[in-house]
Amino acid sequence: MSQRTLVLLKPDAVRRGLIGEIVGRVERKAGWTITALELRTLDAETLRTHYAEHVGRPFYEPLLEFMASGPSVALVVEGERVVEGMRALAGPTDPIAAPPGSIRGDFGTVVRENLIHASDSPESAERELKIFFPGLA
Ligand code: 3AN
Repeated sequence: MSQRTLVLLKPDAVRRGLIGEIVGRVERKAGWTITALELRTLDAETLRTHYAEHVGRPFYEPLLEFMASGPSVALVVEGERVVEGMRALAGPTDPIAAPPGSIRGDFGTVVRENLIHASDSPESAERELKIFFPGLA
């Protein structure tokens, strides 16, 4: 079941020099392909659309501020069960609870600065891909 998903390497991952480490893990999954990749500082409008489900939560404004604090890397990844698979590679939201071996489990300690975003369902993926890569078919 080939799918596509949106992945963001957040500003903490870029600042800490972890682009290669994280992209390498994605590349090493057999059969998955990176079909778009761009380094960019995300603007407020993009972030408000992307995180619309979190409006009103106490962490919403600090999250937006953090996400705009430096460049991120946006990727489109395609392949077999890639939505579920990228969430597994990333690990749970809280990096302390995330198992070693996952990206968050290996590199994170703070919930807000948890290194990576990966769409949580095929429907979210299609919505988010339109936000970050509007030119995509
Ligand atoms: P995930 O990225 O694991 O799907 P979401 O969608 O619940 O997690 O949260 C989006 C982002 O909001 C997280 N990646 C994290 O940066 C931030 N976040 C979520 N919950 C909290 C929290 N309780 N405190 C601070 N930041 C949070």
